[in-house]
Amino acid sequence: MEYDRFRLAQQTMAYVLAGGRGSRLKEMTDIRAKPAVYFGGKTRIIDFALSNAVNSGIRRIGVATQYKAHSLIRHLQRGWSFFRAERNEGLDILPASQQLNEENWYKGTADAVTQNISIIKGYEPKYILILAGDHIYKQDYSYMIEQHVESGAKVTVGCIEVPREEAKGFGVMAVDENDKILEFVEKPADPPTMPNDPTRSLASMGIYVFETDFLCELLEADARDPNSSHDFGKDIIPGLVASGDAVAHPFGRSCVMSGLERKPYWRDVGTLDAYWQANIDMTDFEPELDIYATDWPIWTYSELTAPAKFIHNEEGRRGQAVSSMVSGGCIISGSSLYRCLLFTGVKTHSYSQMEGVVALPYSEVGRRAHIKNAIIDRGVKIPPGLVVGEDPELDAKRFRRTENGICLITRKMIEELE
Ligand code: ADQ
Ligand code: ADP
Repeated sequence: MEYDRFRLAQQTMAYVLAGGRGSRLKEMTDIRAKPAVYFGGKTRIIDFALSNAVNSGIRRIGVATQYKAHSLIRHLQRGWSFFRAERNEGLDILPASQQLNEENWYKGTADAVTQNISIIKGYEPKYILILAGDHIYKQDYSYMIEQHVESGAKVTVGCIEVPREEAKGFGVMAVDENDKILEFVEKPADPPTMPNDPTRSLASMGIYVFETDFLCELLEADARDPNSSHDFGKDIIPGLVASGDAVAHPFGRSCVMSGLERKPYWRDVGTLDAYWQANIDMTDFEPELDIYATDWPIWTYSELTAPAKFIHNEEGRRGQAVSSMVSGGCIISGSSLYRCLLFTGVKTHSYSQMEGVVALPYSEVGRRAHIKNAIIDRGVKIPPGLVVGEDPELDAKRFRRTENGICLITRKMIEELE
């Protein structure tokens, strides 16, 4: 039977889990949840999952928030309020604190859905698509919903091949030739590998399609189970795999590739190294992720800004940025930038030099500062003459320095410099 994918998407509610801290991003997530972290010059991480949902034809979205949600909620209110209630569209922000007291904040990811079952039922969606607000990728979810309906499975789990050593951080599965999931282990110490490739494993993307009625029954039973941790990856999915009711949807079948992309792109950006790398990769000649494509726009809240400005100073020192991306409102004055990604409103002053720098909105780099391989947090003012990226020991004392030599510089760290 042929299904109308657009119609299926219209009957689906996307439920985005956006409450996780993302603790491996260290001080980046001290003040904001991982989904609210800036990515790619203009957007935040959560914009990718939300844009995928909207571009796939889904018009009913719930976002479950929990940890440090202020920045995320403000972003959603400013950028994601274009839905029309009279067309039965809408985005609901579902903070944990609104439903129960502090001790009863969301326990696991399944609980984050259970707490809002009455709100979900009120919209009567036939299908529910559980998403994580944590990943960078472009996917047309309507193919996954279609597969779910065609196969008759109780759950369809989005999956992607990853290198075996990375698989330890994911749910890992084995599937048969009909995509049926035969085995599922959450965060295994010794991940099973692909049958034809011992270096790679099949990982869960943490995205799931269910029929709403079925999921609600399942979650109500799970809530009564004292032995459950109320988590999709730990409890719900393994249970459905054990009863033979789970099917896998390989990302490659619904991944959206635009002009520049050559292969499917999906990144967890869960560590500072991965975050820095994925941002800096955007400055490549042919980046693996194409954010210029107009066929699959990444919607966001964008401030009104003046155009980026490049100027030489009174002594004729040029302001220049090569192999770099510079957002609106930036002023590059008498400084040299190479392979840098500047978010809105960044200022760099004369004689400063930057290479491999991800500068978040409204940060500023003082005169004669030299910064290499760093992430500068929002609003940080780098003092004149500061050198980062030359003395690993000193950097590690002053900043958060990763094993790969990437430094995260926050406002607090600058205040604490003698
Ligand atoms: P994890 O990476 O451990 O595993 P998890 O911490 O369960 O992910 O968070 C999943 C999503 O839910 C994230 O977007 C997070 O922000 C959010 N979240 C976490 N706790 C929440 C809560 N209490 N309330 C609201 N939102 C919450 C999961 C799966 C693995 C899979 C990976 C893919 O369990 O099987 O491989 O995601 O990244
Ligand atoms: P530097 O330390 O590099 O000399 P300045 O802060 O003195 O940097 O700024 C250099 C130039 O940047 C200014 O002369 C001006 O042309 C431009 N500039 C600074 N602020 C603004 C602004 N708000 N709007 C437009 N241009 C600005």
